[in-house]
Amino acid sequence: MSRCLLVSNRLPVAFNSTLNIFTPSSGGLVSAIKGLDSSKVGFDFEWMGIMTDDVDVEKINSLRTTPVGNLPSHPIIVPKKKYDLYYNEYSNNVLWPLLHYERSMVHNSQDGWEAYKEVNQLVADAIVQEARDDDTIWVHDFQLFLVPGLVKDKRPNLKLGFFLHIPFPSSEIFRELPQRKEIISSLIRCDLVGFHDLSYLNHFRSSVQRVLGEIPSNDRMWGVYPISIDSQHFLDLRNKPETLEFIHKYKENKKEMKWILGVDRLDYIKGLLLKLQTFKEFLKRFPEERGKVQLVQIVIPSRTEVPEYQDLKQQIEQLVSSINGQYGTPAYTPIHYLYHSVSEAELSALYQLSEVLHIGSRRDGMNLVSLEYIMSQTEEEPGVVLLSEFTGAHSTLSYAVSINPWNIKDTVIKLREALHHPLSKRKEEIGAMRDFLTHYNSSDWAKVFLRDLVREPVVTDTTLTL
Ligand code: GDG
Repeated sequence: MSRCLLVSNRLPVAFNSTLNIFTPSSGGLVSAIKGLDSSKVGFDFEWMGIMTDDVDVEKINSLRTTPVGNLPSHPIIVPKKKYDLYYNEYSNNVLWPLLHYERSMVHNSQDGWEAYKEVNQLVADAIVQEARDDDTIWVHDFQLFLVPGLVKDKRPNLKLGFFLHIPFPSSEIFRELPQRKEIISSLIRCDLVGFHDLSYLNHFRSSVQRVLGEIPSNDRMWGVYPISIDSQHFLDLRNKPETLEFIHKYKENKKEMKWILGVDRLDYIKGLLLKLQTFKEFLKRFPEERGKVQLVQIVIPSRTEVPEYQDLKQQIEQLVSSINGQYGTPAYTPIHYLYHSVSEAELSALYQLSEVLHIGSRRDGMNLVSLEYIMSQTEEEPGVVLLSEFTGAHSTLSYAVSINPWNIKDTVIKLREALHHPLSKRKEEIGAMRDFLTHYNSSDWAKVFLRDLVREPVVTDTTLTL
């Protein structure tokens, strides 16, 4: 089998200085790639990603000899100060908010951009050095926008694809970016650029047109490849003894209570405040539901050192406590709020026990949580997915209940309907979405993308919709 070098901002491990070991890291990209089945996709994967130089060099070197999550890995060492500027000041403070339509959160930074260029150069140099001529290079996400152009400068014949995990916004937004030309000029040199959703591809195409004044003749290299999950893994998790233990424990307290579940990283794009306001409105509008329905909201700590994220956390916690204060009784807490990660087994138990999953993202590249929830449902008592129309998953999951998270009044009605949705309908809807995900998992996603990358690609909308 030929080798595919996966290249992303980080390796799927983080160094834990207290324990002095590497521990697995989580997040959308890691979740998806972790599930790839090499023999099914037809490539031997190796992973390249950044490690900062504040970690002991010997420790970093040990990663070169010990596979990470079964994949051989190639750490790329970057000075910590440089990394922080590239990652926090440019990737997270400029690109992330702009690409998610959150323009008020954008803080342009020249120093950030300089560091972004330098770090992208270091990553490109590492690829140029490591890659054999017959390797396939698959670069992931917005932190590495400049890598394709920089690699192609030195190795024009290397097969190189790029996948964007987050939205590509309207050209009216993208063209505000001071560095728009450098980014577009790099991406058009890929052999294939993939997006989760057709709308992102269309926005990219019009951005190329606006920024460069023309569409290059080889624009057949862009396509739509919605990501998926390791579907079998989530099916199997349902019956693991550890999962069953959590189910047993929770059922004792839950009794007849209905649960609306939320699982989101702490991020303004996930629409957590809107979701809480919606639940508050729900309790106000339907007093008969008080005492019968709880919102179980897991918030996973993220970018904890950034002031905007600290503010958001405070606002969320204030709202949670004011709703609990207003509608709670000694016997009823409307919102169970958890600010920490949970194990896979606990997550599976929560997916299985919740009557409704509420995804209220303001914008979200795809949203894997909605797919995981579907694969975790039982045949006997499946739930309902309330899904923001501003997620990439919305194009794939046509049996989910579609919501506009800004329309609180309408979402409240849909939430109520979802909680009382007939069992026969739930079985039909979850069943159809589960069939789809069984036949289209993360390995299929990678297989289709890499197949199109290595053969001469044609522009196709490979969005598989029910
Ligand atoms: C980006 C894009 C796109 C979360 N908390 C726990 C936990 N997780 C896992 C979930 C899921 C993943 O992390 C989160 O994935 P999402 O897709 O929802 O979100 P992002 O991290 O923002 O990912 C996104 C994705 O990339 C892939 O392209 O879908 O739109 O923003 O897999 O299960 N897992 C466990 N405990 C937790 O507490 N075990």
